[in-house]
Amino acid sequence: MAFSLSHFLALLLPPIPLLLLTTVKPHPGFGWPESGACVPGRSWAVRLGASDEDGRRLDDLAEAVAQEAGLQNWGQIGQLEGHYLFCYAPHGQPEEISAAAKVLAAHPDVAWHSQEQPLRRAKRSMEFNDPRYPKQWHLHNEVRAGMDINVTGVWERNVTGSGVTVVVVDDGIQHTLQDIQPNYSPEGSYDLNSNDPDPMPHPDSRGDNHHGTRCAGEIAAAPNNSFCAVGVAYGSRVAGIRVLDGPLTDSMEAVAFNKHYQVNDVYSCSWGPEDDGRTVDGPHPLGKVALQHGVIAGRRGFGSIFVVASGNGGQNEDDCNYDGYANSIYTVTIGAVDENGRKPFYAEKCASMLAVTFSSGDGLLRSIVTSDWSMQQGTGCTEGHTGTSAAAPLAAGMVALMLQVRPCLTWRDVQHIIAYTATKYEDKEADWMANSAGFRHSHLHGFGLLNAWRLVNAAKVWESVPFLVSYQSPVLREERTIHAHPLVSTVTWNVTAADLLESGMQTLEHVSVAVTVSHPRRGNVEITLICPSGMTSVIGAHRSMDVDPSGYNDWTFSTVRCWGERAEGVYSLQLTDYRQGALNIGVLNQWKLILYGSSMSFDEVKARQRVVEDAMGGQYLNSSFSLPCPPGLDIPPESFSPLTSNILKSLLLLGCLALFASLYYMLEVTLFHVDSRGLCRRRRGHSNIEEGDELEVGSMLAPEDKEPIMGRHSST
Ligand SMILES: [Ca+2]
Ligand SMILES: [Ca+2]
Ligand SMILES: [Ca+2]
Ligand SMILES: [Ca+2]
Repeated sequence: MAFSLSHFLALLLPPIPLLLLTTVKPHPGFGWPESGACVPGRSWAVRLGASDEDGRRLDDLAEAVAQEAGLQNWGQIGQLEGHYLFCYAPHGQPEEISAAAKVLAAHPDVAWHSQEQPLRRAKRSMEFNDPRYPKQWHLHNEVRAGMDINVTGVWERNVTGSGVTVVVVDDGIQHTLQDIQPNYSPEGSYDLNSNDPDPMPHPDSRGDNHHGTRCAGEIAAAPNNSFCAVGVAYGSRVAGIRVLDGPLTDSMEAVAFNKHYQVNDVYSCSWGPEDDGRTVDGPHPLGKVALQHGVIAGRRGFGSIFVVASGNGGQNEDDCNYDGYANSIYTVTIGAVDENGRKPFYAEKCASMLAVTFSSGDGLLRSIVTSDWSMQQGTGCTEGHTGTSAAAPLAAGMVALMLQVRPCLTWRDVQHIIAYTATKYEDKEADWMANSAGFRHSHLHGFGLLNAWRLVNAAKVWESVPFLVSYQSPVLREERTIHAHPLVSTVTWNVTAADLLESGMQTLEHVSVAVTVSHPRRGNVEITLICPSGMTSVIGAHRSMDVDPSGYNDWTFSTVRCWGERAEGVYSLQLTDYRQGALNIGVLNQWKLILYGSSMSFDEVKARQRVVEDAMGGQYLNSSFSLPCPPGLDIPPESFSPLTSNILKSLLLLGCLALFASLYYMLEVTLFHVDSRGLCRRRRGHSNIEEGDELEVGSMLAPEDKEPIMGRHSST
């Protein structure tokens, strides 16, 4: 006789019925679950000592046995043949219950029975004693399904950011706070406002230096300390760089971007130029160089991850492509959506937006619950963290989760994985557009919502992309009048296969266009880039409040919307002038096209998409599977600090080109099994990144105003 399922199960008993308690089928005729009707202590799992082959239907036998014991038969337990759940009536007395047990014990057809008791099973990591955790909807949204970052399953698998350090570049962090202290990293911290190692915020008359502490709590607030909240990456360490509490200069910014860059893995920057709808500004020369140096030499050469907020100028028609931090290819540009997944009034849109995550919304929609400082009126906890300021640290925390499972992800791998995994959803306003590589992007939402589960599972199986290559067109002098809307002025540039041969570029990442436009009211101009596939990007949005008469002087606009597409083909730039009256004549003086990408073929892009989707079941996260990681470069922990800013400037100006060239060369050789086609050859139209415009060091420093990015209706 074959070894039947029931024999096999009998060997495993008694644990199985207990484990499967929750899979009991509802018994027809009994309401299920009737409150109090069949609860532990009143229920028995029973295995009958007969089988269907004995000539009696097991269901009938079970019914008879249950009646003899004075119990109700609730039917077969799950898929376990011969196993039934019996229950005592809702209001039975203890002595009646024990009598039933005696009947079962003595019954000849009962092979085994067990009175069920509640099992002590904690929902792993899901239950915290932190009093505000239940209100952290962005982590677990019970009201609006799917409107959270989908992180709890990652935590259950012990992915909490362990081994990763995130630094909050802001107005300081109160690291003595209960929720911050356990994960605080003094090694990654610094105070550039007071020039000391301690980034403790200074209370000021406006009481608003709580910003960095709130961001730090979102990332790494300690769990299960009966205090406030839980961070996205509560196993990570969090550092603070205090830089926003005072005048900020280009050199301070440059120091901040590379501070302790072998300790700090992720830089969370919730600030930027003014969001007034008429500013065009970004990192100045040293800041630019520092960003580039960070991605080349930070994290032992894998590259610092710079996460920046897209800005809060939505109500001013601001667009993050006028923000050079967002626009930079070196940054992960993160926008905000509200609890409904809609763009809140303050959020900005742009073609270089990589993805969005949650923050505050209009009206009654909830804000972000996080740690707060306890200085001044602070309680150490807030339910009112708002704006794209609150979104960027959530993204930084999610990157920390990715880096735990795959520490050798490069700065570009992180951007790729976001593009491959961000989730789309129904939103009439979003205007999702699919590019020819199958990536869907919205100027409002980037590639979609960051999803921690998808990010981490993709990270686990992600092999580093080939090294970065770029292509630059010559400067294209046009001197062409810009037509009035709805007419457009179009200029084109054809990138041929021969143009791409030396760099080996096949598919695109960022596409940038440096534009010089003369216009007496530049906000009237709208600039659209069309990639060879036909994918359109509004790289320069029309901004009615920008009345600046100086036009754009070689401003670099970027888009991520052509990600993964073939690089070869004709690129078009279309300009139109939303002028009132006939007098505002604008001119496109010149432009230059810059493509960034790699030798990854179009087919490889599609293959990676499949690999990523195949990993979404969590099977690689569950197993001991791991891809090999190269060790990284041995880079001195701090190549700039503690130099003075003057020495820093000189060093950067004089030495950076050589330094970067050598570092990047090393990086390519060491990490990416260099393909010699892309190296050491320079000619018009072809370059690796160290030669690009990004390194042009032009006008010198001016103190800049950098505003923390917060919602207008911030509670404090
Ligand atoms: Ca200090
Ligand atoms: Ca806590
Ligand atoms: Ca802005
Ligand atoms: Ca960016």
